[in-house]
Amino acid sequence: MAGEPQDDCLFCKIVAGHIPATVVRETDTTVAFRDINPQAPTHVLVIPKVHYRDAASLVAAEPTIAADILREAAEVASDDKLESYRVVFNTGGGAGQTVFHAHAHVLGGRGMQWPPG
Ligand code: DGP
Repeated sequence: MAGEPQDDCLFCKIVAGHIPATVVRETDTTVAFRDINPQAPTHVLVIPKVHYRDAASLVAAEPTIAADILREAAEVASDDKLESYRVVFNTGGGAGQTVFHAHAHVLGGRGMQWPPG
């Protein structure tokens, strides 16, 4: 059920501490940890502790937690002293989503191009 931990979800396992991750921030509702395959000097994932398959599902059901994610993304950028950074929610396989537990990518520490690929 949406919102409940999923046995087959990688990020639910990270939330539960069953898979290790380099956690940089944690709140009552969110966890932020370094991406295993970083695409920039700072590449942190901010996730809700509750399980929703993507950002759209999360914001529909739990808008305050979606706001928590944006706040934590800004805190990650502040912690890493980033003047510029990008926050990305890949939503759906065609957009590059591979892990179906809502998450924000916080990317920074290098120049970036627009539009993204
Ligand atoms: P996306 O493609 O938007 O679904 O992003 C999923 C990200 O998750 C991707 O950048 C790689 C990262 N990732 C996958 N498995 C692990 C893991 O076991 N640990 C960590 N820290 N990151 C992971």
